[in-house]
Amino acid sequence: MIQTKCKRRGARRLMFTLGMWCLIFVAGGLNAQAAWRTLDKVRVTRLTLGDRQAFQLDFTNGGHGQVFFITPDVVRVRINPRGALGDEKSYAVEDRGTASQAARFTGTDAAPELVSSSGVRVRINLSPYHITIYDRENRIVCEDDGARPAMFDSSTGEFEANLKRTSETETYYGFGEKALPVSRHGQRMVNWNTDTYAYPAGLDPIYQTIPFYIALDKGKAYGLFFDNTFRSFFDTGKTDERRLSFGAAGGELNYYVFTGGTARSPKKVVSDYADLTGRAPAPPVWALGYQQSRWGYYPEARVRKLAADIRRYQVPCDVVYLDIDYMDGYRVFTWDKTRFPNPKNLMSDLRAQGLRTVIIIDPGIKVDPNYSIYTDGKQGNHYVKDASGRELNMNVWAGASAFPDFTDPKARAWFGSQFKVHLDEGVAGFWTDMNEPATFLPDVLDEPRIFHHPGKTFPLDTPHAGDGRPDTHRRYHNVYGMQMARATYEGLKRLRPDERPFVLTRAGYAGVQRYSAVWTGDNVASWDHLALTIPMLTNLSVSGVPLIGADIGGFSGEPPPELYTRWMQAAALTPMMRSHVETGKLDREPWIHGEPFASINRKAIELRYQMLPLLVSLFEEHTRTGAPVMRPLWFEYPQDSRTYLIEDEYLVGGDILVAPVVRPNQVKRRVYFPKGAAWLDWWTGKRYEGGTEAEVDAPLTHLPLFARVGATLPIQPIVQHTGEMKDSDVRRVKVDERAVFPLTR
Ligand code: MIG
Repeated sequence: MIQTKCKRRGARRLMFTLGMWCLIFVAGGLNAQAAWRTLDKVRVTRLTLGDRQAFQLDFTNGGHGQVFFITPDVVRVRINPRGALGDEKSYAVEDRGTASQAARFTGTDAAPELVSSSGVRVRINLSPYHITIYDRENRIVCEDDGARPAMFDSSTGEFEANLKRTSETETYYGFGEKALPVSRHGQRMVNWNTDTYAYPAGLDPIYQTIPFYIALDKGKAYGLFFDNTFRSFFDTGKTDERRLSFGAAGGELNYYVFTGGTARSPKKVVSDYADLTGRAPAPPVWALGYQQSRWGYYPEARVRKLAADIRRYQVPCDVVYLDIDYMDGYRVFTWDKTRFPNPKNLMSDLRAQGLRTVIIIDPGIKVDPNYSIYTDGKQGNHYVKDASGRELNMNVWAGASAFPDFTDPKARAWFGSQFKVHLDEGVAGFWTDMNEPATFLPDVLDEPRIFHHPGKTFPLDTPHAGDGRPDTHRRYHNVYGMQMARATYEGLKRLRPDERPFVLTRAGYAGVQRYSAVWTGDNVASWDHLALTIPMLTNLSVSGVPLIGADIGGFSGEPPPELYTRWMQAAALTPMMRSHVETGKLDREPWIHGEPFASINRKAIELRYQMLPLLVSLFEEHTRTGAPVMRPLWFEYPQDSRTYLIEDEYLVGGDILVAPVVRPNQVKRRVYFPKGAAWLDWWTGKRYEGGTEAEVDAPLTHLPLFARVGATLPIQPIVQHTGEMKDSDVRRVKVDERAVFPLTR
């Protein structure tokens, strides 16, 4: 009896204990953490397909991969941690990028190697699994961290890879558009295109996703492009100072390593990246002139007055922008006929004064049965549908709106064809806004309106066509804006094959430069934001996008006169120069603060027009070599580590050094002159040796500016707009000991 009881009690206890373990086990299984696994055991097969060699990787957990060269200096790694490799589709890569290159197999069974014709070597270490890439001098370019292999989560699709950092002083640049310091070491950055009105410095992410970086350590560079459109991240030593990790919320671990050629130079890295993702076509010359914008230029009479003022104040200018107020109730491809009764007349009169008109275009199309664009798009089945198959309608400026699925080639072609009417009216260029995509939160929302509120874009489960690879917004969110810019660019190209399109986009993905210029969105009228323009623009620039600018004066708020003037000067030689301001604020025109500011601002713009032949030639250079127009100092001087952290100077091409004042009440500033060149003060001809720092005069009237000794600069006399430029007026000035470059009218 007793024994039995005991036995029974024992059995009950055992049952209880087992039950508890089961519970713990189940709970553990539900915990996402528990599903993370490593990519650790690999079988490597040497593949030769025709004359191309590659490694095929088969992981014991079911993952598969390939490693090969796409050029002798660029390695591609593709791994699907959960199964077979998917198709080759990439929105970033121009077709030729995915081809593999002949290479030679070497190494051992435990560490097979592939060597390119230029001597770059990839080694796959089997145990523990990790990849190492060596340059031709046998130095490690980059290496997986064998102690922390790539991880993935089979239930959520998330994964991360870990590289060893070369050193704790390695610096990182690029990453597209980030409101972060010039080197992005020690950061954790996210890529998820977001409408972030009045973003403070440090806010991340903002509008663009370009998952490409350049690492620099003791003069040696490499680049890495992680071609994955899902929400992704880079951790450059923030979580672990010895490690750089990156990953995404889905898709493949698909990346390219740019080894930088023999010199391991940033220039070669960026040019190879441009070969892969495309170069920007040369912009129309007028787009390099000064551009005048504001939110609120209406009605027609006001625009005419603006044009008259521009010429009366003799402020050189080529472009006037019209913001959303020109439309009829925010319906894209329409005009408010009360405000603009005859847009064609207006634009031809502006044109006669040397002014082009650029207008804003939003992706949202007002739901309105009496609006033919809406009904036409609906009939053509061009709009995004929600997960249940109904047309996705979300609120934007026009109220409830439908959205073309820009990942559908038919929708792109349809949208692109809508530009015909505007082109016929005389519109010169298009500014594609709100394409993160951005949507409005409901007025009554019992939640904080945080920058990254998930309700500010499409629901993640929204289906997209994906150019034949249907998937949800999770995969295509980050390319929506770029594909809107593409629809616009390709539409313009079809309609006006002989003209250079001008498109300016707020959101984008790697490769956006093939279609569009980029501006840095809704910045702020503060000194901090002025200072931020240099790290933001130089990094965007080396991320492959040459035609870029920030709203002069800061979109949000009102700059004091001194700030606006300093901003004009700082922006005078950035690739794009545009003043813009939000609605309800003082006009952002160069003469608005009266004298002495008006004359000083004019002088800054005149300087730009004098330099236009140089800017034009740099854009031509970009189309040949992929080199950016605006350059950080380290890009030209990677051997000079004192350039690595410079936040307040930039180069225009290789020959002009700009050192704007970005702090209030300064009449002098310190300038570092990079080693390996000597520099002449643009205004006085005073010579500065490279590798030195000097305090230079910087009165409010002057942009501190220097020219490289030995350079030849194409410059011209001042004109009022690019239509007045004459090739015969261009002077090629040799920068020698005596050169001074006074402004001439
Ligand atoms: O919700 O069109 O960044 O440049 O003036 C704001 C109005 C929409 C945001 C753009 C800004 C533009 C504004 N737009």
